[in-house]
Amino acid sequence: PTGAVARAAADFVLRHHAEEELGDPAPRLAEIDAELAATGTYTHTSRELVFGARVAWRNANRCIGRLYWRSLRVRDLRHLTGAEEIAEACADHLRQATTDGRIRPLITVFAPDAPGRPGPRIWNEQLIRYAGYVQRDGHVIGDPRGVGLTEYARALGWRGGAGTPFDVLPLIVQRVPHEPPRWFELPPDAILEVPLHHPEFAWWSELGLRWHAVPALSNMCLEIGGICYGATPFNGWYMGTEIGARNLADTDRYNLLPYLARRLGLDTSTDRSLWKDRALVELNRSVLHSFDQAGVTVSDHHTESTRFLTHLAREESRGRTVGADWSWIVPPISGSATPVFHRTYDTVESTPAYVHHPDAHA
Ligand code: HEM
Ligand code: NRG
Repeated sequence: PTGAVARAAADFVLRHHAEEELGDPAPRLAEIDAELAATGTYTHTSRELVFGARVAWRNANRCIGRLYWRSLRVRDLRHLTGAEEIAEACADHLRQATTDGRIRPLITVFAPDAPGRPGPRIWNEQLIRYAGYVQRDGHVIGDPRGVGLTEYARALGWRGGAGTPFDVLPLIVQRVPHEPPRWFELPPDAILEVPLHHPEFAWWSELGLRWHAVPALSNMCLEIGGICYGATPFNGWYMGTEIGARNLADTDRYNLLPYLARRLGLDTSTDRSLWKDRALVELNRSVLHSFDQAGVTVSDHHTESTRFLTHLAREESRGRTVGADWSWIVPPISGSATPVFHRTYDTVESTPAYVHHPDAHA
């Protein structure tokens, strides 16, 4: 076979054999060629899958958290086919990743796409996300980013959701493209959340703010050697700014800065009082303080920036170039106070990789 898959497969197998010093790749290449000729696709060994998932993380140019790429645990669930089995395995993923707050980087891999036979998809962008309910006046209760999925879930018959700003959405799993997707409520014991407090202001606890402990992206494809795994949730832990400077702060998300600034007694009549900046700092302190108090792993942007530069130096000493996207690596607050701001990066993209494909429901 001489197609794109064969070329990508050969490229991957050569890299795998070289990096892990596995000796002559010729027998494995011949095996893959034979399977490709017979079936149009081929099957990764467990070892190839683990290597591919880890290197795809190493190749994630937008990710600041790559220092620990070798520690990624991989659950090989390629044999699961039913939507219900997949939903249950996602709940198990969360339990195994959360472990009461000591969060472990983990990926679960479901069946890949095959020619003419696409594999399963998870419609949620993350395993845990909050619903967004549009009010008659256009105001959104919950996460505006969750509005689309909330409407899909309701169209599929989901009646859950107490209507709070933090209702966890059901999982929406599609086994194959020609079957309608099904929704599954996540069991409460699979969801760890952290209520937000503030290290100084007692009133902060009454605001009812919270966030989920584990960020588990579930709508990216893992591409290894020409094979696409379309359902493969993965997680590490949060960097506090993702929650405190984006999810709860962005004007098209929870948009909490004007409210918090007023509660903090800041002058919101002029941008020049820097009320947004001051509210951002308090919100980010609250996130780090609350996760710490709850015993849930979270990193701050200063520590994670230093780790990332360690990662760069370590990879370069091994003769590997690290691609990185400055606009994603630099934290959304206090950029210039972190060392990752003060340099540029190679933008090369490599595979294996996690890639965004069009949404299953687009
Ligand atoms: C993006 C941190 C683990 C793959 C990001 C971003 C941050 C981050 C801050 C930018 C997110 C944004 O601006 O929305 C971390 C930390 C981790 C971690 C602190 C702790 C271990 C992982 C793991 C994987 C991964 C385990 C995959 C196995 C990615 C990918 C993106 C990303 C693919 C880009 C997402 C996109 O395009 O939307 N990470 N990460 N990260 N990370 Fe990590
Ligand atoms: N900003 C998103 C999550 C994106 C990925 N971040 C991670 N990934 N930390 C949010 O939910 O805020 N990870 O695998 O740990």
